[in-house]
Amino acid sequence: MEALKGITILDFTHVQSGPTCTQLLAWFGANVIKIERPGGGDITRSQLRDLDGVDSLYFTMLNHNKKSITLNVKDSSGKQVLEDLIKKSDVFVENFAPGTIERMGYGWEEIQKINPKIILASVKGFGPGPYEECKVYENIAQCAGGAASTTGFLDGPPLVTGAQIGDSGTGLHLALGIVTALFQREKSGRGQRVDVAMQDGVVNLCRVKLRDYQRLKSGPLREYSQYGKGIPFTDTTPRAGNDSGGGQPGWILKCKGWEDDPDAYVYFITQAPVWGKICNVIGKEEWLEDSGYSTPEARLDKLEFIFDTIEEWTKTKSKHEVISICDPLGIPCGPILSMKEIANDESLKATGTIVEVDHPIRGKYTTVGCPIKLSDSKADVKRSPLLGEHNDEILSDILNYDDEKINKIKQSEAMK
Ligand code: CAO
Repeated sequence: MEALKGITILDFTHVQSGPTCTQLLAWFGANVIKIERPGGGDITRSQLRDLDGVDSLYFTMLNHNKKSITLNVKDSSGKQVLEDLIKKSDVFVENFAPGTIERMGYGWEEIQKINPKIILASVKGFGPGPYEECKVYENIAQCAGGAASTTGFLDGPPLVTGAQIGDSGTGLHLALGIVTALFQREKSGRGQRVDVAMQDGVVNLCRVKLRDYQRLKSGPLREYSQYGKGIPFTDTTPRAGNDSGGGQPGWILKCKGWEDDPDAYVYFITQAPVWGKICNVIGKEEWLEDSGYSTPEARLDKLEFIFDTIEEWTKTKSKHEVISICDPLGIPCGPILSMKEIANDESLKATGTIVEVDHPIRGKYTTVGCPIKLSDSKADVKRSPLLGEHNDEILSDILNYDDEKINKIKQSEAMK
């Protein structure tokens, strides 16, 4: 049985942060009803389209396993349908701009009056404070959450990362908040608000960078390669290039073919317990006896030279050869994989992390399945809904409206 079977989620989310959250809940078996504006629906249906007139991959890849109902909630019949749905639901999720849900008439005070057991879950860009009224997209969250100032190379500008830590990261945080609130409701019998600000989500993911900011008070960060180069630290966490964020130094190293293949690289970690094996494998046995290299402490001011030397060895092997030599020796390293390699990775396909889905208009496409594996609740990925595909089903089966009422609503402005 699916873990969240029987839980109904009103999904009033759009773009990426909210939809990633509700998609996860749908994969775990919740009945997720996506409410979309009549006409175009979620704006991502038509953004970054690769095929004319077909729901974009942007939309399809974020809205699996959901049902879609079109509803103009500014129309009186639309409001009535929404309120009836609120009465039948466990969770109401939204990620509108600040103040929007209140202007619609469905802020926390109002929604509780309709259903005291409901959980209202919201994503906003910022929490209370000077920026609370701001609209926010992914990269703004990455910048305001501290990620961009600590990403990139020391001599370059701040950088955003391809991992959608602002949107999908916040969606993950929100999903955990919702499931926790559902769990607490079992005991309290009450709903509650779940708020996640995208800035907060990114700050949480940048925890180790705040750690480093505080460590600077005690002196330079000696595991940063900047230290070995003699470049002074300022009073805040610097951009660390490809330095590892932890206690075991690491860097990205070129492999055979790097001149033509932008992804012919490995991430290589000089983990202290396997230092001897690293020296042996790259043919630098003399480092084992050399007091300038034999301890992790002694190596800290030479990291750039050490990685340059290891790279002379990795450049003679393909990235997969490096892994197949280092992995049995317990040397932690991993390949830089392109999206093409990920899409075609047989092991990711075997675990359902990469799946192929069939869409009635688009045809077959590749997507990311559920990355969280529950042994008792298998997440089968089902295609995203067409706009308003479940209008009739939701009005009749969930709201138990009779045919006359359904026809009246469909003829009103509520669904047009
Ligand atoms: N029926 C009637 N009206 C609807 C509707 C429906 N079904 N769905 C949406 N609308 C209306 C809203 O009521 C709002 O109208 P008003 O401004 O008149 O109240 C309008 O559509 C626009 O909604 P919005 O303010 O959320 O959208 P936007 O394009 O102005 O902003 C975004 C988009 C993402 C910047 C903003 O929603 C936001 O900041 N959200 C919170 C943070 C977030 O989740 N960001 C991540 C997005 S993914 O990168």
